[in-house]
Amino acid sequence: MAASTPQSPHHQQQSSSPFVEYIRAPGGLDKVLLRGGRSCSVEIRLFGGQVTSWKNDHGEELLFVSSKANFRPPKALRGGIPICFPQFGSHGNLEQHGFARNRLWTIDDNPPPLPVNPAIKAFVDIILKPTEDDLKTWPHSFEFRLRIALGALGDLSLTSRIRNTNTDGRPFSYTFAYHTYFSVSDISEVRVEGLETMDYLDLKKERCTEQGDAIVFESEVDKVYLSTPPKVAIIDHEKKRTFVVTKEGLPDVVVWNPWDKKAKAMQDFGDSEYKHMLCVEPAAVEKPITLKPGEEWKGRVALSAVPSSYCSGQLDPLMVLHG
Ligand code: TA6
Repeated sequence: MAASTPQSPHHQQQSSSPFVEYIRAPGGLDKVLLRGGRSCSVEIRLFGGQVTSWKNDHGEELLFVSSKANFRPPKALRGGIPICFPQFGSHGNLEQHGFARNRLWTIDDNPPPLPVNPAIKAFVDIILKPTEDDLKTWPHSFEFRLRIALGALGDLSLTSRIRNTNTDGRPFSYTFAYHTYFSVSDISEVRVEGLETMDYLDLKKERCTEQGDAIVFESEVDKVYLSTPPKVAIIDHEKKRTFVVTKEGLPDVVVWNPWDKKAKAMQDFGDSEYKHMLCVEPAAVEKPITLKPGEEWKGRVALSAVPSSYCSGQLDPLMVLHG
């Protein structure tokens, strides 16, 4: 796999920079590597527009990728941050979670301006447009621009801009999720704060209300929390690490752990890997987003991993959520 200096990925400096590396690979599996301070990095696979790695400044991997993941298209890679568009879930003639995660994205050479936060170390802009086949299953023209950025503190952000480019005057509606797989030490030692008392749709799509304290995991969880606050905290007791998920333009959050039975049923997922992962997915599911021709939607997620001494009761997760 020959590494080459950046061809056209956009980054802080508009010339080649050590922060962005464009890696050509056989079979259209080109990747972009963003490097931050110390050992921070983010890896993006152009197939699927999928973040497949996010490392902290100790070089520790913060995202989960299954040891049995299919790295070969057309199946989406089990792990990282698959993009669910134009639908979350499986209805009608679209494939489960839509086609965006199973298509080849390209480097966006000419993105419309998007203000760059000065703390951003490096970023890349990629773009997806529908293929002729896509137009047969989802007859709408769109431009889906995705900026993946690595901050100076090792934080990772994804900013999606989706524009309706239909020329026939037709609006379109879609649902969306950043299907984020977090790496955790032991799911039975993980708590999620920020979704207490929220309404959610359960596996049977029935509307329920979450109880009043942190979510813990003792069996399969597959819930779509509705109209939630902008921040969710995932506290990994054993690692003394808290992931903070901050979302904009995405009212809902999906929380998923397949547990043992579902884990065994997935061929691209190890039987016991459910113990070391948790999906917390900023999403727009309950109320589809509708765009008229020319309109653009923006949906952003920022992820950070902060030390948490929650186990000693010193870290108040609510501080993390509202600080
Ligand atoms: O995000 C939760 C979920 O909708 C689960 O129901 C499960 O199907 C998961 O997504 C994985 O879906 P995938 O199509 O990636 O196997």
